[in-house]
Amino acid sequence: MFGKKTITSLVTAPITQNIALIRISGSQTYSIVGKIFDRSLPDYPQKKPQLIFGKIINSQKEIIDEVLLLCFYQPRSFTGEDVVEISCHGNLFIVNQILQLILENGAELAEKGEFTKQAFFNGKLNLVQAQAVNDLIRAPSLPAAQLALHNLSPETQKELEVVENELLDIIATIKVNIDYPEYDGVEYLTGKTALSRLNKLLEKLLIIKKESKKARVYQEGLRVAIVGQPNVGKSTLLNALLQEDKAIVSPLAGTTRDIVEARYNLNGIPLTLLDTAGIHEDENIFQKIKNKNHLVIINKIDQENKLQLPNDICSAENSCFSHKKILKISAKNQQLAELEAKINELFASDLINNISPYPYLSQETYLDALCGDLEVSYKLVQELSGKEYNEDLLDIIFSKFCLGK
Ligand SMILES: Nc1nc2c(ncn2[C@@H]2O[C@H](COP(=O)(O)OP(=O)(O)OP(=O)(O)O)[C@@H](O)[C@H]2O)c(=O)[nH]1
Ligand SMILES: [Mg+2]
Repeated sequence: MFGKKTITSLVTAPITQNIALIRISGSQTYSIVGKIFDRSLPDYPQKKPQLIFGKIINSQKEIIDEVLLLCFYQPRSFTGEDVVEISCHGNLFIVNQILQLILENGAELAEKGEFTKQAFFNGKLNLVQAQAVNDLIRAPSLPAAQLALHNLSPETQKELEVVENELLDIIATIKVNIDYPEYDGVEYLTGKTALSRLNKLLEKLLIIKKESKKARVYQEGLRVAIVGQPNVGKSTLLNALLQEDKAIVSPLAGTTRDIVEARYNLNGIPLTLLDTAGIHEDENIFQKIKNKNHLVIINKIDQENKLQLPNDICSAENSCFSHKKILKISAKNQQLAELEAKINELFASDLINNISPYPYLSQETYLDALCGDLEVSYKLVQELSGKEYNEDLLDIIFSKFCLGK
């Protein structure tokens, strides 16, 4: 059963470093630490966390290392259980000996994300916050880290609770209206009034959805392919953006054969840029990108008089391209500020602000049918806040964590 065992793990990376941190969590924490520490611990429990200097010793009283113990007492700890964090010297032989001692005295090695899982089961974190912990650790940029921190905050938690409580209130009101129509003490609810309340709720959910979409973009980034005819300067553009000679550039058409992939940080959004081999048929490209977020770049503008643009781009009636998505540049001269701004606007802001059309509730509805739907919605919102969950979902979320978290 969860919560019964005491778990331990190296929290810091398994490499040689100045200091390593080993965490123990569970009901046996203090009895284990008592057996491997050379000094007696403060009376159990303490109201505040305790910092204690001393030595880790084995059963023969041999000194393994000088360490600092940071002692937390349940429920005031990350996991909600008794937790001791041992700061020892970051030599892996020492780390392994200490871990071995802890295991011999009754702890088990923690699985990936198990400390956070414990925190979740003990009501210290909901699923959104648990996910945010992982996002924060892995955030590829400062804005991504800030978004993850935002998701960890009590304010975000409150937003979810408002939705949850309002849904519950609507469900309860509908039920009373249906079951006790003669009862005067409760608000009279029609399909119309219920829907107007639900639309307000939907607006809130859309904002939450938008925020989480934004967080995902910053967390996972976007894949952006540079496609076009041979020799138009795709590789030159990649290199200019990266400020590095990553892809081979030559005056001969057909230089790039395999896709060249590169990471590029666009104001905190991690882009994966893909330089591709030239494609001859423009029309195919245009058809393929039509429904994707795209930008049409006309390169070699320094030689504008020599440019022969395909009709598709020039024809005003072409529905594929709105004028705002066409940009003229010279990759060779590295005039890219406008391009970067455009990429930001189109791929980041657009994607973040552009929420797929949501089916707003507007038609006449029967209260009893609506009530069934709302109960399903309520369960889903509860899943989001971690009050309802299924094991598969938990496994998926926590398996993405690193060891020691
Ligand atoms: N004048 C001028 N020449 C450019 C510009 N950008 C690229 N070139 C030149 O165009 C030629 C082709 O550039 P590449 O970047 O290799 O073109 P590509 O689209 O990757 O070509 P493929 O890989 O063969 O499809 C090279 O000689 C570049 O120096 C530009 O903005 N102005
Ligand atoms: Mg190329």
